[in-house]
Amino acid sequence: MTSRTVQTSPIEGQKPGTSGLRKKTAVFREPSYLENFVQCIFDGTGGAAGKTYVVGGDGRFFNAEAIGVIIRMAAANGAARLIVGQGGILSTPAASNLIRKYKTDGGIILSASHNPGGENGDFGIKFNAPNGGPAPEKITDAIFARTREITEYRITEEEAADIGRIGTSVLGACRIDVIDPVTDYEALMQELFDFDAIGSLFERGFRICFDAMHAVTGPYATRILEETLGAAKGSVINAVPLPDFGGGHPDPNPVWASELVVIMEGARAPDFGAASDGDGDRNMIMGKGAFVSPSDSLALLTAYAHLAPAYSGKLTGVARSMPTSRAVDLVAERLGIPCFETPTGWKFFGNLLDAGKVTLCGEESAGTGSDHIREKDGLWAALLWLNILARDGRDIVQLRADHWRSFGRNYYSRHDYEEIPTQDAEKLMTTLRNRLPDLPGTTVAGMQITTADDFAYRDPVDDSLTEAQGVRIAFGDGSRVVMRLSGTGTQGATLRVYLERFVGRSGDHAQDLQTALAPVIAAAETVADITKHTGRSSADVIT
Ligand code: G16
Repeated sequence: MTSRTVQTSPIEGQKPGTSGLRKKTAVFREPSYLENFVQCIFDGTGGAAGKTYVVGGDGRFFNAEAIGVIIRMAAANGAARLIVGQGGILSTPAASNLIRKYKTDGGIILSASHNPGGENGDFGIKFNAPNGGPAPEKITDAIFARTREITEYRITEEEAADIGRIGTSVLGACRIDVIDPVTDYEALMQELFDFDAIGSLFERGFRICFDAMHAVTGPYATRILEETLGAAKGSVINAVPLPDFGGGHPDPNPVWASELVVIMEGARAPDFGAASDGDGDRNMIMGKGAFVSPSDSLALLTAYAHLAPAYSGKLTGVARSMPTSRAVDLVAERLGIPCFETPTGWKFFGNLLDAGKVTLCGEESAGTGSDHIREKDGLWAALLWLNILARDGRDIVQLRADHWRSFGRNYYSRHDYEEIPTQDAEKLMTTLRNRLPDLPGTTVAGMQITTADDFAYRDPVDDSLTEAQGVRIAFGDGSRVVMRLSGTGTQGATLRVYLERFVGRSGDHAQDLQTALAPVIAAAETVADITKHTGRSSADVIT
């Protein structure tokens, strides 16, 4: 093997965001862009010499080429072994599992998650630590620091063997194992869930529709749901991963997964619907004609997790990201387990999971997961739901209605204002932040503000402090508005406005969502002058 050292210089803007480095695909294809960042991953984590990494991605455009480069760079940097998904395919949860199962030194995952793919779409890369989770900020900070001082990267002259075929090859002293992407993940799911109960549900004629959105979960869902568990052939739709996700936006919410919504609202709707995103870590859950919000899903899964073998009597605690609704807090309180509130970003759950402080965690942004890995897991969420439905007997809509009667309903919605000029978005947030001390006690749009702050998180495990994680405004009637800027966009800024209103146990749980939230929406507009700052009279995406 011949490796060469290539002179390079720092490239601006390689700071990882909420989940790794995400940019337009064209940016990643610029000379040295990918190579610089990969070298900085190695340099920022103590070098690659003698290490083992998992490498894979969601199959989007440029995935295979990028993996080719990473293999050559890992070999040139002295890595001992790489575990690569066949064809470069690994869902994010499957990669997390492999990192943990084979006790590797981490993994490099190629994905821009739910962002559209293709030549004109988005691309991304992130490093996951040996615990299988997204690198914590001290590691991403070290990687970013390297991007500002890099002078050279190393790469082999030779190409690696074809990653389309399962088997072992070598590139110099580096062993490359190309493995089936599904096998280890399926074995893990089998350990967690009552496959017999789910299988007999299908035998009794229970029908499902799983929308893989032409993204990475297709092969996983087809193998597990159809081939192993016996769901009818064709239950998994859009099952073949495509480099541009079929031109779609692989974000499982009612706007982008509209094909599933139409099926689930149709006259012959299946009993259960689910979708997952580009890299398979997000999920969307539906019953007949009913979308289950991610926040409600987390609350319900927590309430009924004991019906799955892995979680029966084992819930130590639960965590949610700060903007996620407080529905799960009520469940945790009744179960007598702690509920932690963390900043947005799955990486913040890692310490709590590692320390055994929480078993389940979730986010409003369609992420739910548990201590089985250190990423959120879309197909896992669907399987836990199926396990619960198989053991409980009620349908999903009834189960949710009963839950609201027992706990009350947290009406919840997110309004996104996308691609706002960055300085306008920052001005909105700064103006709002400056007003925070004066807000408590005032009334906006008829709503009385009780507290207002900028969320800061002190990690109870390592005592690290993360500040400025989003503005929280609470009102006298228990409603809440949260505002923050997205950390995953690639163009301009996205303002996320999270709206929540609690209606108690005996209240009306059947109101139209946006109507129920109208007073909170009006208060958010007034307190932050959204129209004035963004120039938009309504949100671009409402979920
Ligand atoms: C990532 C993070 C999540 C976060 C989401 C949205 O998800 O892992 O924790 O909730 O981004 O972040 P933001 O509101 O900053 O855009 P994914 O699925 O994109 O990796």
